[in-house]
Amino acid sequence: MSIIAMSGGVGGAKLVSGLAQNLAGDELLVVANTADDFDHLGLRICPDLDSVMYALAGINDQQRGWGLADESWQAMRALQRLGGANWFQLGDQDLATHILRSDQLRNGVSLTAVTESLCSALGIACRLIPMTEDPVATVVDTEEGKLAFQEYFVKRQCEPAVKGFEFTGIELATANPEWLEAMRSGQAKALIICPSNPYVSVDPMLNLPGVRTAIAGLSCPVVAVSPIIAGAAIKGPAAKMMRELGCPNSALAVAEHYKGLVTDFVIDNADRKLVKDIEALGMRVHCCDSLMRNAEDRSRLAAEVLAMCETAVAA
Ligand code: FO1
Repeated sequence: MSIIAMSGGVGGAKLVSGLAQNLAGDELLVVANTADDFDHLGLRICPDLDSVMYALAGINDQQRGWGLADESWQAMRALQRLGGANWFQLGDQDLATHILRSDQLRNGVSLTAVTESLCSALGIACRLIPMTEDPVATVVDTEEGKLAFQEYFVKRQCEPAVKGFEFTGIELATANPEWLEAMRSGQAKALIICPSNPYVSVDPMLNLPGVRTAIAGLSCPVVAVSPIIAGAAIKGPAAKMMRELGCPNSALAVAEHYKGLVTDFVIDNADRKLVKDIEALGMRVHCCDSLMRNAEDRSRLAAEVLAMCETAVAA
């Protein structure tokens, strides 16, 4: 194991798929956020794990950013006809993932083991694990009150202004022991925080007991890739959340969020003017073309981040 990547959904999954293109299967451990997970229609839905898994298998829908390519929606139409809840769209093929996972979880199989068998069936060579086996759920504190994450994100389309976040269950949760061991083993060549939403995708992972201490104990580079380019999030509500939380929606604010934790920060060439301010936070800054439009971009950015890690070690 040489590279550990921490990822949320869409943006993180893109970089993860690029990393997988540049590394052998046994060189990459991917840890996914599970604080977006929820029970819906009797099924356990794990959006970030699935976004990463589908991206690694090359079967993800690249336009939507979630779910599977070439999806059909017959089950949703039938559900609607019967008066069932259809605010959360589950494609026909995607449903197979949720049905199988929910069944195995009910039979006592761990989420780590279920994910392993799904990944193996999809021919994924690297290791993908959930951040924890324990229930942790993001609650969004909004001007309209507290909302469960998917109610805020999907049902309300991120419309209510955000005041803060809670991760219920986090104090009692145990970070995935495989992840902690990988960080404590001294074998990691780099820890990469993928370009995911810092507040709702990365913070739940960082705030698990023992994780910040394990990261602080790493002797390898800890690299974060900014999900904000020129003041905008590539997808998702990160920039809107930043404005509502009263911090500037810039890569600098993301760097401030990771201050003291990361050694290296990757920003887009468009944000070059922020280099000095970010360096002043005590991290090396790397500028590159960080927008991932296609498979070539994903692979190129991942290769650049990996090369940067090598240079950082040599420095
Ligand atoms: N996001 C949406 O905006 N609308 C949906 O109907 C929706 C369905 C869905 C089904 C399965 C899945 O794995 C993800 C899904 N997502 C949907 C995405 C997901 O809720 C969010 O992107 C993540 O939780 C944020 O990382």
